[in-house]
Amino acid sequence: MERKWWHNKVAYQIYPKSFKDSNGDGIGDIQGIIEKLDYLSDLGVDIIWLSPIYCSPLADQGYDISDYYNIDPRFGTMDDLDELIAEGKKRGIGIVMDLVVNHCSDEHIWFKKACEDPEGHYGKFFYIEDYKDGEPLPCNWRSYFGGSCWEKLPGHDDKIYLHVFHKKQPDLNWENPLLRKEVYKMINWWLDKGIAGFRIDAIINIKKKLPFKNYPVDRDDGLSDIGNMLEEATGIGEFLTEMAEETFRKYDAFSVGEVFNEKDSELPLFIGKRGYFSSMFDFSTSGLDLNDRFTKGGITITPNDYRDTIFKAHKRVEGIGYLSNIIENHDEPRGVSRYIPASELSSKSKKMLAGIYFLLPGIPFIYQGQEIGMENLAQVDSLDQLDDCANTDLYNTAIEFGFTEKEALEVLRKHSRDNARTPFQWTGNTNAGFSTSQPWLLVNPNYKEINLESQLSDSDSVYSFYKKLIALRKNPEYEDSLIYGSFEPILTDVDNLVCYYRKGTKKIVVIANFQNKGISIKLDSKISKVLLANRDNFDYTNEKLNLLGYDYIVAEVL
Ligand code: TEU
Ligand code: CA
Repeated sequence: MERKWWHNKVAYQIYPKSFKDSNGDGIGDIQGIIEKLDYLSDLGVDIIWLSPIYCSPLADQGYDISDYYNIDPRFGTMDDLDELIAEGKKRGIGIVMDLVVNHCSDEHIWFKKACEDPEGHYGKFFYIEDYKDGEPLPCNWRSYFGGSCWEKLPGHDDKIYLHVFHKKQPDLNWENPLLRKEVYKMINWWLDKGIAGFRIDAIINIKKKLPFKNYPVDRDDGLSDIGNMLEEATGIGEFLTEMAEETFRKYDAFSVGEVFNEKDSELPLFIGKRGYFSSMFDFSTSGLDLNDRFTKGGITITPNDYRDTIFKAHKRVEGIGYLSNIIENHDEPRGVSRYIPASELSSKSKKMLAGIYFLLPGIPFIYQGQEIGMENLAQVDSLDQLDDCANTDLYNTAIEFGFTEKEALEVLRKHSRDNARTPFQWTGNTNAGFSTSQPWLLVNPNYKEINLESQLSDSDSVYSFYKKLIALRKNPEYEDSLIYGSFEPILTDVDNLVCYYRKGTKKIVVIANFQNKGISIKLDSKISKVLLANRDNFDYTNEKLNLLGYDYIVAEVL
């Protein structure tokens, strides 16, 4: 596989609004990120992905952009961003921006002009259809945030526009080459500023199956999941190839796609040698409890499910390309709360989960706060406590499926995206050291127990373990095995054991006992040296290895 500059890098996702507030307005900002660059550099971060900081009404927390060429004053100025890019470069850290081009904000000038003249140049940047009250809509697709994907065009009772997300996020019409040209111009403008690349938002939605038509109704609202349409939409490759040719490839930029439901046959097109993107996220496990919000008994992701799913996902791309590996992001609950039983959450089990995903083939992404073991909220008493635009539909869907109000609040507690958006817990002091004033979103009440300050100088903390894990993965002695080596799952018939080899010039074994119970295993190779473990005194001299609950060991084998 052709070697690229990003292959041996460690990436870190910052959700700027919740990372660090430097000016005491309760909102995280760019200067707050600059304040923490030394912390990130010391941790071993090479790439920082910033969730959107462009001008936005924040209807979807910045994923609704009203000016692609300017920074929202809440986050700072373009000078601040230029400073962040420059200060990052001094530390060998590249800044990756979020590319949100399936839609813009309804406050973007293009949409305002489209409302003035729906048939005109800018009207054609969107999907605007004629409409008569009482007549059926062009299609019954459900927005990702619930309700119809059609909304009245402001100022026109006889026109409607498409939005597969929030009504304040009108879809851009990628069938229009003039729109695409504007998008590529903007991408290159940012790449010329010296950013290292982009994370590409919701990109599978840019190709719709046209003409508009209905799909089978799948809920009481008479609508159909947008995925039913996407299944039939073909031809996205023309857009993505054109975009890659016109932009990323000209700059050797890192691009990572937020891609769902791609078919096996498409993998080389997406992340292969001449793929649309450098990488795409492995979302395979985040689908394991997707229906949990509709199942009153709840869905427990078992260690076997988790293991078999990630192993399958990585085998699937072997020899094709690189996945970007996560346990959480700004759209998901905290990984440790999702994959580890609440009663078994501990510093040790959190380290084990980190170790499993971190040494898989591909690029590891750490989401802010994951490195200190931040967890989901323990209690959600009302919708008002939270913020995310997706929460209402999440709650209403649970009620529609017969949940009580209390049960529906528990669905929110388990699945709301706000779990990942509570402020970073820097210290055990007021507002967890995030801000000197009331933060925009509640601080997780467990901040006195879980915060960076209490872990920084504790060599046994989750933070210190991440630091060792990162150092191991970046150790040149193991690059050939951990970055470019083969991936060989082993002992997959042993319940709750996650075990795999990474083989290059050195042979490395990763062993994780994903349960409270101790077990004994035998490897077909002898351990010669333990490289990292989440407990001391692991005896590897016997042929039989005795593992304690949630043991994690990385070792060289002969
Ligand atoms: O998410 C795209 C997306 O489809 C899924 O993440 C999911 O459907 C969404 O989180 C709704 O629950 C991206 C961004 O990551 C997300 O934050 C934005 O809300 C969305 O696109 C629209 O830009
Ligand atoms: Ca601020």
